[in-house]
Amino acid sequence: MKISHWLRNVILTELFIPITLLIVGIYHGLMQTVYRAGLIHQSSFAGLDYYQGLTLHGVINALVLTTFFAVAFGHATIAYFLKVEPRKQPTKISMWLMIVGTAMAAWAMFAGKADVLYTFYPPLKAHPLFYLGLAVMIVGSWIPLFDWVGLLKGWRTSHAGEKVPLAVWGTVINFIIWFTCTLSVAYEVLFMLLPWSLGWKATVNVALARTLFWFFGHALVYFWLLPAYVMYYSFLPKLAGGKLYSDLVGRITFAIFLIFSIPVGVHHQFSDPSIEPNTKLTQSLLTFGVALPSFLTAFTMFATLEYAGRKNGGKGLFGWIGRLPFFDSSRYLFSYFICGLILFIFGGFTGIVNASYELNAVVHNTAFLPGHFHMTVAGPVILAMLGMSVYLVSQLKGKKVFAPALNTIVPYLWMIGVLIFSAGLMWGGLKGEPRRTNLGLSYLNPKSDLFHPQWVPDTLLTMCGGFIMFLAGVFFFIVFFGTFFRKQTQEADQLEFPVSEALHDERIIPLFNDLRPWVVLMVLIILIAYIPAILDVFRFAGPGAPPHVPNTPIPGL
Ligand code: HAS
Repeated sequence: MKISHWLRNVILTELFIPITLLIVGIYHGLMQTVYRAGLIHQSSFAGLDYYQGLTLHGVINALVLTTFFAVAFGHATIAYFLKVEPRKQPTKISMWLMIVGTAMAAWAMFAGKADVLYTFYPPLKAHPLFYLGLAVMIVGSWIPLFDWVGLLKGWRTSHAGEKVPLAVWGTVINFIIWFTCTLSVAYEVLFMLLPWSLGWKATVNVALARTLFWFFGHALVYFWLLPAYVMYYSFLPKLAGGKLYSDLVGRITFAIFLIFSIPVGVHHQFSDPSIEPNTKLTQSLLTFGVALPSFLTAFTMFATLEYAGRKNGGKGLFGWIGRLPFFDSSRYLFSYFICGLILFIFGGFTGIVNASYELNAVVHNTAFLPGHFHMTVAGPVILAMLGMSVYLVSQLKGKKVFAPALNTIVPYLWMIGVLIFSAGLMWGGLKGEPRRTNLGLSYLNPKSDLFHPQWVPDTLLTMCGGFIMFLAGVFFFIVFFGTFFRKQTQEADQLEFPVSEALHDERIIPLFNDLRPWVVLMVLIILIAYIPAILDVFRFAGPGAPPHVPNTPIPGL
């Protein structure tokens, strides 16, 4: 289908800006591994401080890229499946707010005035523009939800008795999760951190700020994941040469994410003394609830791929695997998706380790954690985003993909890199290696009294993985920018998706065609899980904390 030129420009801008910033994000990822392997024994390199680089890495990769992409892909999904375009004015206002917000936060980070990492936990303190910029970017990303819900209402009236397209069901659910969870972080930023950073308040309630952050923070990871799930359920089966095993399972999956994504944030605070053990146990159990839709997805994707492999001529117990189009450059999205799924097997299981209350004490704040989350956010999430960005650019600009063979191997190279990188981090984590630490200054510096020789092999392994990931990143940029800037050969402003049919296209179940009951259930479960957590935080929070900068352990300087 053809879309308006203005909408195409909005989508392309929302892809081009974060992917350009990703160059900085990926560079700082590599530098992390170099510092941590002890190749650099300094607190800064090339004029950028270690924590400044780590903040740029986390904020660009995990907050900016993901939010811009989710909005851009959301516009494309809504326009394509509902056959009606988002309204021009709110769409453009949303885009500009996100751009201006990002520019404000980027200035603070590049100026070295916001070395607070992507979680911006107080008492680490950033420049007010960092907080304001993030708030403005988030508000910008809220606007499309209200527009899309209006469009969906209109579609339901004109398509009475039809199922809401699965991709739209998933996209709208994702943005309801996003809107709800960001309310807490908006409160934290606007009413706690900003006045404190402006000097209007002397101290900040750290326990409350952390709890408000994690109300947002874990739902955030599903906001990253759900666009990838939309692609797996809606496009992967067709790309594999088959059909989606069950349409209903897809709907159930997204609905469970809606009710369980938010009331689990305390599993990031198992070691916080300000929250009671009972509250932690409740949210630990709810965390197993939020793993359920991914188990459903794993079984559905295996069944879907097996069906496709057999349809492609595969025989025997495992013969179907070899019949999947792993290296077909005309179906390169398959390569991006399958590598993400393979990584998620490991990312998911390490998540279950983290969620298990006692085991968490072994891995919390160790290198095991970045090991886990690079197999999730740098696995299915980023691979789906990168693959789909090339796909959208090629269609909307009417250009053939640049270097198609290279494009097909990027995800495999990336996957190998992540597997090596995460294995190194998890190995180190199990030996007590801390996360978020410039190991090269002391623990990985043979001249230091604190030198830990037992961490040498795992940090070197991590660095090897980091180099492979970096190389895959460079190849990706060649493909992306090569496609973006090459000569146009086809009609532009086109939008087509490889939409899959369902093998089991179950009859309409009203509960899985209407979001309202699920939203009510979501609110109820959040109240049950979070009222005790907030009460705990007010009862047990210590005195307010003065500001603190990362390179001095003395608060208030
Ligand atoms: Fe997590 C910490 C628990 C999923 C990201 N997580 C993090 C952090 C990040 C993150 C960024 O309970 C660090 C935050 C920080 O800075 O402190 N996580 C979980 C659990 C899940 C989970 C239970 N995490 C994710 C996803 C993320 C993400 C998704 C990003 C997108 N995580 C935790 C906990 C912590 C944590 C604790 C805090 C720890 C601490 O102490 O600080 C679950 O949702 C995972 C369920 C997933 C599965 C896997 C299903 C597998 C599939 C693949 C199938 C493969 C196929 C391929 C079909 C059960 C779907 C077949 C291949 C062929 C060739 C045929």
